[in-house]
Amino acid sequence: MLFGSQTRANSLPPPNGEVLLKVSGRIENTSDGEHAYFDRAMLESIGLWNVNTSTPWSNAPNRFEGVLARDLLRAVGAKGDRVTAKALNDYVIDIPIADFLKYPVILAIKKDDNYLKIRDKGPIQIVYPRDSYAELNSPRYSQKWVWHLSELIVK
Ligand SMILES: Nc1nc2c(c(=O)[nH]1)N[C@H]1C(S)=C(S)[C@@H](COP(=O)(O)O)O[C@H]1N2
Ligand SMILES: [Mo]
Repeated sequence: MLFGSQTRANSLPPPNGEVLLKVSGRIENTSDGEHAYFDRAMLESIGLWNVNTSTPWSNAPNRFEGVLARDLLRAVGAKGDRVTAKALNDYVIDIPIADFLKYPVILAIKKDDNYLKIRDKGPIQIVYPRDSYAELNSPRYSQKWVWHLSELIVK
């Protein structure tokens, strides 16, 4: 069990705003017994983290701000060893949860102080701190920088 403290199903508060992220699969804490829904305020209430990094699309560093993936998984009581990440444009990729435990990977909602819009690869983008860990600057990781992230399924 990766996020060991949860032992029973718990309810998350219902989202008031537009749902930006849906989480399902092997999770203990849900909004409706099956899925955990997050609006922007709920994501921000988990706590925000900054990552300053270049990206697969830009050598100039940007300051991304978002929820640590490991904190989000702890908030839903995730039990698995990987997540299937899905995007609004139907992009799908599996990501090992080990990545999130080893590195401060974030689900970014802001870039350089502005909320990410769909036209900026938002509203949520997975960002790896590749300027801080040389091994992350590789195509193997670039494919896990999911933009337009909309759904995580814990497996
Ligand atoms: N939503 C979404 N995210 C995505 C992709 C995509 O097609 N859709 N492509 C991935 C891949 S394979 C890479 S290498 C990086 C960079 O993609 P690009 O080179 O097509 O811009 O984004 C990743 N994130
Ligand atoms: Mo790619």
